[in-house]
Amino acid sequence: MSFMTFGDKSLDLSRPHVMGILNVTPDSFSDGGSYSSLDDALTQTEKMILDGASFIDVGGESTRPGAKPVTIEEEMNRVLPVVEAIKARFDTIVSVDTSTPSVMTESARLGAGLLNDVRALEREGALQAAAQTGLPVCLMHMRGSPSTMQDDVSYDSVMEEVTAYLMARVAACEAAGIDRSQLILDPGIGFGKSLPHNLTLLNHTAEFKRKGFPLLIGLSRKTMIGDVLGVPVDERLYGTMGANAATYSQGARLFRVHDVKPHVDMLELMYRIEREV
Ligand code: 9MG
Repeated sequence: MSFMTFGDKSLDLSRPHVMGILNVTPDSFSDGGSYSSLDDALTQTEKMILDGASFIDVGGESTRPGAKPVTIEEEMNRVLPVVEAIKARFDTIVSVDTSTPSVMTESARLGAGLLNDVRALEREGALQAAAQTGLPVCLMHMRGSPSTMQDDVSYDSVMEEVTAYLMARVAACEAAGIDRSQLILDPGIGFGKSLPHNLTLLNHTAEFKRKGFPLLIGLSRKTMIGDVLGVPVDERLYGTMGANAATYSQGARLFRVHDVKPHVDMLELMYRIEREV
């Protein structure tokens, strides 16, 4: 067993865990605007917890391709009341999808248990803010920013470049005082990558796993699923599950998804088959 502590809860990361997506943005990728009121956000949170989510990932800045940046004040206004309300009502781990140092600091104060940063703590002050919270951090690879990331999608070797980037961010975290035992890695499916790049990263998940960190995969309903299957966003569940299953088999244990219950059931079966118990 290998435990990691997320605020007031510890999880065994030899088991699979599902992170339910709670976008509190008016323009999110595939569920845009659904949870922009506090009541809606709490209703969706309760459903995801009952369905078996270990984490609720609250994000106030859309990361879909071409998304416009949000001001710090707007992000704080979107995220913090939701973090506070979830922690007041539910016994769950709140993950905060943010790159903004003040959102990290305030979310931690309100009880968040994980910082999920698609910019891998590259924003000015983020390393220091994250270190001060003492919380685990998910470091994700992205080429460029959400508004530009699909402009340049060429790599000599996507595996080597993504791995080198993530290892460099691990080193930066350690230099800032964040212990490597607090880090989770994520190859950033769909973030500045073409379909072949995404497929290569998914097919080589085991190589990331050999670096010795827990792995988080986020590909729920993404364009790459639609590109492979030729289906719209609301018909990507089966493709999402197949791709997530492929990475579970290679050692990924954390899955950021919209559809919690199908993934909890699928991953429980995969885990039990692997253990034969
Ligand atoms: C916020 N967000 C959107 N997609 C994501 C992904 O693939 N990984 C992580 N860690 N966060 C994501």
